[in-house]
Amino acid sequence: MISQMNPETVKQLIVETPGTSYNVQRIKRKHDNVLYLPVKKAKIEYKPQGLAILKSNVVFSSTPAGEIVCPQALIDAIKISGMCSKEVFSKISQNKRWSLATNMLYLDTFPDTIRDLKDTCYHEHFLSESEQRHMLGFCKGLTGLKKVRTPEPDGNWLERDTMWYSFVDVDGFSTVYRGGSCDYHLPKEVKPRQFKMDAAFGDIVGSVRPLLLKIRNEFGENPNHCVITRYNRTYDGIGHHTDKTKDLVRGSSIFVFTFGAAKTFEVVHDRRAKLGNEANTVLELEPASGSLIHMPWDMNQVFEHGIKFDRSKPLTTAFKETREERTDFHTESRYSITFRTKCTWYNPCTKKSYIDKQVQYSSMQPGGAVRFELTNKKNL
Ligand SMILES: O=C(O)CCC(=O)C(=O)O
Repeated sequence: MISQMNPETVKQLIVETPGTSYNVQRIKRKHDNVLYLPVKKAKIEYKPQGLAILKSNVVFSSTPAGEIVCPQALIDAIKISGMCSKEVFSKISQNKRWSLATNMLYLDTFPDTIRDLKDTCYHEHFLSESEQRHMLGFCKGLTGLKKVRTPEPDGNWLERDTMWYSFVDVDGFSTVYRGGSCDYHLPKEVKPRQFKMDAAFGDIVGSVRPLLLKIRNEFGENPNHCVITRYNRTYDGIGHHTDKTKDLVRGSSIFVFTFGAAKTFEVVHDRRAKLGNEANTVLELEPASGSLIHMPWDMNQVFEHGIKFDRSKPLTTAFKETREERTDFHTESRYSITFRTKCTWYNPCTKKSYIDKQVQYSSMQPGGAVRFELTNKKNL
């Protein structure tokens, strides 16, 4: 269902005072390419996305090529190493995804990242007991998750049940989730077949608002997209991956709440490093019900994550023929509610796309991040 939010709902959504916000101040230096440095400000700098932004008459344009959002020390290390933009990003230069070389340089620059990761990203008691219970009840009541699964167009089965909720603004633009596995470029115009949405964020915002308020207060971010997933079979899970960066506000975080049963959340090294199984693991967590995993921008660049499959699925024809009727693989459900801040908006009626130029400065490192435009020459 693609619905436009009514003005009342929009009004209720308006968030007056993000706890922390950042302003970017133009600072030109003589000998390097630092164009912007973030300055922490108490003042509110932007309205929540989609509410006051008029998109219809704005010409489509993308985010700058060669721009990186990362801790300053990584930029310094890039300069010392003499890497150019092509080497910093993966394969194609029109890309927000970092290369393996950048990820290795990151871990050299911040050698305590892995040791500190659990403390940095895992918030076990992020919600109170009553909030946790309330949200679990909400998840259990979501009829949209009770699906008969069917194979994906490529013949593979996604072993989990998922609902995609896009924020829909007053102009009819929705935040964009694109299917497909390999798309990390700069945001581009959305093709109608790419746009994936089950329901409007507005349908659930009343229920998830306490989570959004807590995110805003603790991390200063205002997510505008939500994915709710149920894992209710022993063979359910999600393979190791990084979230596609293309449609994310650069520098923004991914917020994963857990409700219900425990499943293992794995963080592993970048697969391009081709490490063996043993060396690959960075962190394994069994997120508690009511907990939050906060994945800042650099965590999603440097590492991959996934939900462990507790057992593999039988390969027999008998299983394939009966799999959706049988309950012998069913187990207590784990639900996750994942919030993201999308920069790409799409109007399915007019087929127009819009890119929000907002930047966030999230990082695994305590000093946060800055924004820097790399050139294709050595960035000395
Ligand atoms: O369900 C989770 O905890 C993780 C979900 C996830 O990795 C994803 O949606 O990309």
